[in-house]
Amino acid sequence: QYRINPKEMRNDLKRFSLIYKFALDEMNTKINILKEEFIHIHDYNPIEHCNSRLKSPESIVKKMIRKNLGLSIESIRDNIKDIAGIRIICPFITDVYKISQMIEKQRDIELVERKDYIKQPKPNGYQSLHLIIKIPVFMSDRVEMVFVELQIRTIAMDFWASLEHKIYYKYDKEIPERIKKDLKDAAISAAELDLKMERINNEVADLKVKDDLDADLLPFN
Ligand code: 0O2
Repeated sequence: QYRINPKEMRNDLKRFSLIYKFALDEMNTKINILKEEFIHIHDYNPIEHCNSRLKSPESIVKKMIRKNLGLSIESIRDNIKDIAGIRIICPFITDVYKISQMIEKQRDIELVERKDYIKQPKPNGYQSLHLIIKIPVFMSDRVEMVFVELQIRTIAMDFWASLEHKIYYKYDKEIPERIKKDLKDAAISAAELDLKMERINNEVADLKVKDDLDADLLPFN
């Protein structure tokens, strides 16, 4: 008769979560390389900051129950694609797409899904670019392709999303329509601010190019 061995099960679970930690380590290294190289070549940092997190076992179980799925390691591995999550915050919208392109182009990364909530914001106003990718994690006896969720967004988008999350967190009943509309208006203001800051940045960049050209054309004394 087959019996579950608790020690073996604990080891399996430990190994299971370790794989996601390794996937995060790998992705964080990739992102740091992109950032440092970009600064070296362009003298410009397209990443303000970057956070990563492992989904807690409680959140994983809640999500499995919400999705009506069986609670086995195989089912969790196949269905929960954001156990390893990374959030990359960029100064401008163009940086968001630059970073996502650089990541999507990497040969060992498999793009599984791309949700562009910047081009098509969620009904509540939420904006962000989400990539679900798979990356290979090289273990001692095998290679595992592991899901990682990347959320790439601007400082303004992150400001709105973080506060919206906090506001909802404190209130577990249905939010009145008036407040929902206020939150959506705030998201629209954040998006307008993003466009304005990007326009200002482009204008200053043009001025710099013009100054450099003028300096090059200065006659020798
Ligand atoms: P946490 O704590 O951040 O992990 P899924 O539920 O993932 O199978 P879905 O809903 O299509 O499928 O995923 P989506 O739209 O890509 O969103 C997943 C994550 O994006 C959420 O994770 C949030 O982090 C973020 N997100 C999505 N919509 C909103 C929003 O309206 N407001 C805020 N503040 N964040 C949002 P989790 O698992 O909900 O939470």
